[in-house]
Amino acid sequence: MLRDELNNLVQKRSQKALSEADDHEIYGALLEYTKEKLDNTPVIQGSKKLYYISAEFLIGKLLSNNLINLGIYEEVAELLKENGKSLADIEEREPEPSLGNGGLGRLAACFLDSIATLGMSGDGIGLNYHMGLFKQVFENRRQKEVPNPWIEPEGWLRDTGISFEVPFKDFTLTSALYDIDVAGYENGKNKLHLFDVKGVDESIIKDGISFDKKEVAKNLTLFLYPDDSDEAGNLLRIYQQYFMVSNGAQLILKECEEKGFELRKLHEHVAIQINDTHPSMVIPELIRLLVQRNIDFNEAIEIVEKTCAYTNHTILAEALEKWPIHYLEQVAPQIVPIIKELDVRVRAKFHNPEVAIIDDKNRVHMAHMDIHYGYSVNGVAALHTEILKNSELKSFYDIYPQKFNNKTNGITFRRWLLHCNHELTRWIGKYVDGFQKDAEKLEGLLKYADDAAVLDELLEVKHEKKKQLSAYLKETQGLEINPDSIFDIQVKRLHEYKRQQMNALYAIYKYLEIKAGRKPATPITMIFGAKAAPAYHIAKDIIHLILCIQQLVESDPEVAPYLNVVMAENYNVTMAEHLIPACDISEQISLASKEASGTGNMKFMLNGAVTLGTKDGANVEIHELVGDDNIYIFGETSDQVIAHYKNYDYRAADYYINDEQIRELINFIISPEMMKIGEPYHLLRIHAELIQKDWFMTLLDLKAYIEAKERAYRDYDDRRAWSKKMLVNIAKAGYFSSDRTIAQYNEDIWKLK
Ligand code: 26Q
Repeated sequence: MLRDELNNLVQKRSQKALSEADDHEIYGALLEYTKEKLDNTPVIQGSKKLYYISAEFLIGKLLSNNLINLGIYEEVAELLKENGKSLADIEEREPEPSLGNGGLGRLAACFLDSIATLGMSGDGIGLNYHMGLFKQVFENRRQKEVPNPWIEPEGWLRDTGISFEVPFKDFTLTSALYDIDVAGYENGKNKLHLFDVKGVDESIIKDGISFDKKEVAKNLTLFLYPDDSDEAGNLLRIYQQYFMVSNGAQLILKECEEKGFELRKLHEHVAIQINDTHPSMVIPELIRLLVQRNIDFNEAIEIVEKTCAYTNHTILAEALEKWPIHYLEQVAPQIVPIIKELDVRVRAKFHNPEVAIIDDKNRVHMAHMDIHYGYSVNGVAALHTEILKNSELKSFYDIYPQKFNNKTNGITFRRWLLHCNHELTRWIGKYVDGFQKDAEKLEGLLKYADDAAVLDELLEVKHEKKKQLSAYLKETQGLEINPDSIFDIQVKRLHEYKRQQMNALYAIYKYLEIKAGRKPATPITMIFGAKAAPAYHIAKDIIHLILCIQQLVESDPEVAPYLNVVMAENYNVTMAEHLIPACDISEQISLASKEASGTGNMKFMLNGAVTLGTKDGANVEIHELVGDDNIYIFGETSDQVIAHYKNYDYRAADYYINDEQIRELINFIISPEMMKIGEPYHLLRIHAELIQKDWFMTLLDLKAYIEAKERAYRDYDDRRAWSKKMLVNIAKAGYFSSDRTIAQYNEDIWKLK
């Protein structure tokens, strides 16, 4: 059936036989075919529905994921192979929607997959950014941002014909709703609703990613997070947020009205999950719309409070949104009196000014509004939730202990195992059954932890993935890496708290060691991938530093055979799918207390990498699961770090002055050989930053880091012992399936029937 249908479709679309068609033509046919299959997949029904509102959905390419979830991947791959084609090559042709920055956006995408897979009725609501996040290119060893258009005439977006009016202060915008089908694994489907502005105009983009920020009607959905370093950028972010939540709230109410639900009982039929504070204005907006529909103001507040739940993803103060009230007045004045009234009620009940919504500088604390006027507050890993309860949000926890709960993040195994690592999936399948639907079954692998033949096979699988990655990086980026070296990988957004700079200092350490004649037994490949926010200058300096080290090492014939440092350009979901299966050592080295959870750590573990990490976020839970022998943990604890901040007793300069080794590594940044390769201004700036500020305490853990990494590299050479560590990591990864996370959200928060 599938065979004939696909053959006919290719013939009809391109007047060619499948074996004669090119990858573009086959991609087009597969897209049409898959969309038709999705059309015939039933929408998941339920008497209560979840709406997951998020400014980001980092969904990645969809073809393979859909084929897998529809249960036709193998058949399609086989058919193509018979005709001399490769599904992997055809996938390359699909553009990746870049609708997110990092963890938070990718989490939302994993959640949609799990919600549908578990047969729950739940849709995503977000924005259809035409250029998404920027595309990163390297020029003179510096990051440059260019637009990343991803929407094609024929793609996964479907024009629903649905539109709403969104009133702003000086004008009203009309939206256009596009949907993407979200098929569960061997289950029905839900939707991702992406709102766009009618009249968005790509021609206003000028040099790079700059454009006229004042032309809101033309630019609102052009980019994800336009530069927020100036006032116009901040206002644009608020325009985006309000546009998203007003459309979302109107859609939710429309769907309820169509189903004949009484709006007074909204919470019996709807749960709204607010993904970080970016969608928080949904609270006042829903109140406004309910009042417009003749519901009493007090009752509207109560209804909304029983419907909305909030997830916190960060404790970094600078990422907690606080909007000056006059910004909100300029954008959406109709919700300002509502927010003020919510604040008045909070102040009447609680006298602690810390828990007010509007502070004495007239800024609206979005998280505070969510906590007072939502019924659930969750953190994303055990440690993170404890920090929220005991320090960051303590005053709120004292008031509402019953609202606080933890939901440790998870990842979808469909994308992060079944799709990205067919070889490992097949290997696992030889020893355990049913792990595709019940991730905990992976524990069955533990039986083979001492079976030499099984362990050797696992090493074989890893080696194969390393060869594939080497070929991929060569072909797509011209990078040469040696599949027989240790692959040590750090990929994630660039941020000082994630401490890519500490890893870069290790690269300098290893370079100097090799120069001094101390060569590693096995060559080392250090791989970085990271985008920096366009206005985050220090982050961009760190990229420059890494690219300079790359050049230095590469051009030194004494060092190059033993050490290779590469930074892959434009790290995104697709690149992650190639890198993660090939990794030996997973770098998770954030300053303890700063990484809310991390989810890359889980993807690497699932693919048989061993974590080198701090006691931060979900690393703590990984450590508990795999035990001391199967992870490399180093550095100060979150309690110690929090105490340093409290006591102002960390001074980078002390480490620099008192420790010769540290001084040597830091000074190398501005050595003549580095200054010749890089731009002195930027190297000097990062050098000074590390000595004078180092807000995220790189030097605090540097020596412990070097020791732990050296130990891991040594252990790597006992191949069977290392393979056992890999096996234990895979076996224990079941807990981090987003199916488990979603089941817990449902059990404790959403209660969908
Ligand atoms: C806020 C204000 C103004 C402009 C931008 C922002 C902004 C944008 C994006 C703030 C935060 C984000 C993204 C945060 C994020 O990705 N957090 C990550 O969420 C993951 C999923 O829970 C966690 O695993 C990571 O630890 C956390 O860093």
